[in-house]
Amino acid sequence: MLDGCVPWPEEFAERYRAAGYWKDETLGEMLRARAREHGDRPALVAPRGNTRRTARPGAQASDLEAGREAGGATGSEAGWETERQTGTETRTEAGTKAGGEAERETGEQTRTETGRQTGTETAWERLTYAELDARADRVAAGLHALGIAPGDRVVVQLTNTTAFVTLIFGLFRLGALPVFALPAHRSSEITYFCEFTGAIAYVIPDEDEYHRLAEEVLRKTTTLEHVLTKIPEAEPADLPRPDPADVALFLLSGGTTGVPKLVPRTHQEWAYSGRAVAEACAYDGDTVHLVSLPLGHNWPLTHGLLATFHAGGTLVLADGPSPDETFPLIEGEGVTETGLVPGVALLWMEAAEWGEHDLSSLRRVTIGGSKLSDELAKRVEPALGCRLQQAFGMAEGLCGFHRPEDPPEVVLVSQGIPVSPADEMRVVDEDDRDVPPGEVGQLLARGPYTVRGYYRSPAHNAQAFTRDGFYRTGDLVRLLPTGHVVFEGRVKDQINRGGDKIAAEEVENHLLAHPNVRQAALVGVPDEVLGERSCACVVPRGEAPALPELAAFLRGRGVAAFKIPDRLEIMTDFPLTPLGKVSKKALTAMVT
Ligand code: J2J
Repeated sequence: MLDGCVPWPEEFAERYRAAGYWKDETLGEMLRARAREHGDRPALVAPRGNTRRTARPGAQASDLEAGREAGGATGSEAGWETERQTGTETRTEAGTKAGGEAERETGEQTRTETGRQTGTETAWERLTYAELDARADRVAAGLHALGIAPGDRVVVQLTNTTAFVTLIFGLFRLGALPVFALPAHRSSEITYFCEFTGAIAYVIPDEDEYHRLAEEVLRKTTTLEHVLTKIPEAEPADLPRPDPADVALFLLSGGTTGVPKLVPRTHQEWAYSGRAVAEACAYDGDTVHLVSLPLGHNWPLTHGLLATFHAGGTLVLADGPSPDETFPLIEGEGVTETGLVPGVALLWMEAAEWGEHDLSSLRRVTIGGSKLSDELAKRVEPALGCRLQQAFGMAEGLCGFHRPEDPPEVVLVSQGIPVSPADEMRVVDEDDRDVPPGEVGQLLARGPYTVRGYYRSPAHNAQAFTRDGFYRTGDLVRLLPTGHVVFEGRVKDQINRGGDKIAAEEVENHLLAHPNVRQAALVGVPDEVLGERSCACVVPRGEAPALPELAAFLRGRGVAAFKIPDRLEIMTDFPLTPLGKVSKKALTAMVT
């Protein structure tokens, strides 16, 4: 296994292989198998290319960039250098040394159409399984021709487009490892991902904002050799087969620490998580799953992409979850399944009242990522005219969904039940002792798709995992007699802002860098739509800063917008625990 990762003990690996959970199959081979079984079925419907909406004029000609190449300047490096000096346009023409080797996309295999359904000028692309499979081979060869090798890390920060999907399957085929960033991340996060993983390439949307971001990241990092805005393609080449037991990708953990943690996932266990979700949700070839949340999260990747492809269904990608964007797509594409965070579900329920779009193809919506209140849960089925299922999960592994046969009284009050019979859960007290059945405690998880450690984090792993390999989720739960999990809160220092996870310590560190901040603590306050919002509690040094100033300060430090505090409370001191630590519990009570 990749250096810096914690393998499963052999006895567990053996058990998971023997039970058939771990197959001798890479993620690239999973797609190949589907293409062989039913090549002409629709696999993917998504905005084409690599821009959010309409391709900007000239975008085709400027689509491939190699930022730096180790050991010597290329034409495109000069481009970056020049641009960095002048601070003007950062794009360079394709056809650089590296780019010249990669063939350009021909577009022959696909049909495009103007986004009639959405009323924007988004160009949509449809790929069958055979087309997607062939494209992934071409992308793997194109990446290889650029000099990206098996084991190399590639930070992927793309919006929900066909480019996203073809890129990651190209990477899986090549055995290069995507590091999944989110479109909202900015230089602070991206620089860290690049440095920490030693990434040699960074893939961005072909948009000015991301060109500027890439320029900043290039200035701060040492390992990046390529910044790509176009997914390179070349004639398929014979490439060595990646080891299915080795790491295939890195997911970002919701996190509780000062710097984000990365979760290494292997081909075989991550593929299994998608297969197990497909089985739990009874997906089949008629499934049309819409992903409108950012695809780089574990949830849409497993429940959307992997489960749908495993079942031979159709994956539809939208650029965002707003009803304006998604309702016409549901109607136009006959979407049957989708996953939503509670805040978006509320928005959809309100918009559905207008009755402007036919949503009758929807069979079920799945709500998860943050706690769905029992009250809202009751309103979902009548408002959206389809079944409700809840889901919980984590980038580290364990996930649970309801089953089609679960009765409404269970679906309304619990968040799901683990997808694998081999998932192990313990609910424990502060001393790691099992609590009596039905009582609240911290959830510990172990199983065939729950990792045994974060990437290159031995010290943190010693706390985040028990000695016998259970992951400490930081979630407070209780189990129903049926085994369903009910989320009751958390012990981790994290804020769940409408499904976006914020590690309090990370934001506090940024706040503390401000000259007028002596002490900082970030806490969550209840919010009707998002579930929680963030509130920065600050003890000032000298004149107290105002929220807009602090927000601008954090933006200036390259912090993703969702992490910027929603509220600011200025205090003279912080309440302490008996041990003399800042009491977040007391602070939360003070500001709520
Ligand atoms: C309360 N809290 C929840 C829920 C996740 C499926 C679904 C979600 C994720 C995900 C995922 C919750 N109610 N229904 O990866 O495969 C909180 C918990 C958890 C954390 C993990 C999947 N569903 N949560 O949200 O890595 O606190 O994964 O530990 O983003 O989200 O966040 P993340």
